[in-house]
Amino acid sequence: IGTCPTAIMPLLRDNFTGVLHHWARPEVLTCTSWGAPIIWDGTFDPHVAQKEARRRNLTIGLTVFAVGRYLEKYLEHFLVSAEQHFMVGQNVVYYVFTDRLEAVPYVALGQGRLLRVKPVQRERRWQDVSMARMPTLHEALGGQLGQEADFVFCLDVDQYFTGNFGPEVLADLVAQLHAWHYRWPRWLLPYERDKRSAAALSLSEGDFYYHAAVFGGSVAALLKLTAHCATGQQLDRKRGIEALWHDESHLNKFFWLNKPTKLLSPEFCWTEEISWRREIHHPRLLWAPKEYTLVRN
Ligand code: 2GW
Ligand code: MN
Repeated sequence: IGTCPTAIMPLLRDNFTGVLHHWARPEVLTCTSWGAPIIWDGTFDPHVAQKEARRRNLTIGLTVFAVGRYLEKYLEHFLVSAEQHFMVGQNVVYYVFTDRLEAVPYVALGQGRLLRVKPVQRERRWQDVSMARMPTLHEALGGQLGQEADFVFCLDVDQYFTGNFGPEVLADLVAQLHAWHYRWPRWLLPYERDKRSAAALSLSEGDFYYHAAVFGGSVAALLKLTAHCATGQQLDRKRGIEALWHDESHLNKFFWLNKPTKLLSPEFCWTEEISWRREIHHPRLLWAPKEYTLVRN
């Protein structure tokens, strides 16, 4: 973990984060080698972002899939906590993709916020449930979602918000540093290594390991991302192979080829399974506990 070279610091501002206060967090990496900010608690002013998003009257989409038993297990807490912490004061449209329309819980929504429920098929294998999100998101982004939202965040459902997750996270292409892997050397990262896979990265490739539980960006950027991942998954399937971490492997390949313009520190998607770390000041989203025996069969 290093610090940002002083010479490129002036580059690190965008309309949402304003000037990044790198000096506030000298112990962590606050920019990438290609000049994208990595936002950590204390490096940005949330009011700058809020004002900018209001000025532009933005609508932010939040997509989540709740298929099968994941619906009653996770969806309500996800949505209730999102109402408290996700883009408060902005226009928000939730897209809940599910195979069980009638089971979606009623959640009271704040002003300027609405929820749309979209039917999806239930895949037989859980790996397919996860990977099927890419083509489904692509289609939605090309339709109503893409028309009504300016920026979209695509999240796993097995997590809940615990702190402000506001417009400071917005940018053209946003990636999430994986809580388990952000301190690891690159050659150890769990990328797909089989060269036959569309998701393959060699030992000398890869910048960071990104978590597929959170990604976002503009509609145009996400159309490209979801097309890339859906196509890669399909190519692998035709060859009778499947990437190590499914859609996440393809996402990591995409972000290697198309550098994200903003990275979220692990504070934005943390897990309490990791013991205390001094650099984690303010977790904003926490992984919900998994009960594999209950849901993975
Ligand atoms: C998934 C695994 C085992 C059993 C069920 C499911 C399942 C997932 C399901 O029954 N219903 C469902 O709606 N899902 C959706 O897929 C849901 O939105 C969930 O958050 C998402 C990914 O599955 P999840 O959260 O169990 O996988 P993780 O937490 O191990 O996720 C990482 O790796 C995945 C690929 O293996 C994805 O890339 C995911 O984005 C990563 O966070
Ligand atoms: Mn998950």
